[in-house]
Amino acid sequence: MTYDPSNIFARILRSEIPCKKIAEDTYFLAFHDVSPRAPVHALVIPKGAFTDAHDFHKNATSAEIVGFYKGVAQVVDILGVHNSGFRQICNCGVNGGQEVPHYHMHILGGRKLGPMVSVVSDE
Ligand code: DGP
Repeated sequence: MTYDPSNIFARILRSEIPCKKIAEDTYFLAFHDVSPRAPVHALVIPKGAFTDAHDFHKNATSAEIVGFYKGVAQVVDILGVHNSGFRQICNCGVNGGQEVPHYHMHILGGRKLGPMVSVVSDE
């Protein structure tokens, strides 16, 4: 998939659209999800142009990867969900249910989150 620079998170990175910022540095920006699915629902995105988790893991530099994941840990600390527990989710592609084509990590917590995935029968 080719990176689309008009996607909503690219526009947030360029400050064309506002967000409720949690933290930011050279490698990442973290902000609250506009449609929270739990009492705590944050998104962490890399500053670079990566379409999804696979693109990021294959093509980002080591510094970008370390910077991003250290940022995820920083955000978990800021949100205060480490002791109570939380879930990190990266939806990837069509079957993964990804809506925004800029790599992002969801951090959810603040309540028990239930099963990892819903069970859907094909029959
Ligand atoms: P995903 O399905 O994994 O691509 O999740 C995309 C998430 O992005 C979804 O939970 C809603 C959130 N989102 C979409 N547009 C905006 C926006 O303009 N601002 C913020 N803060 N979140 C958004």
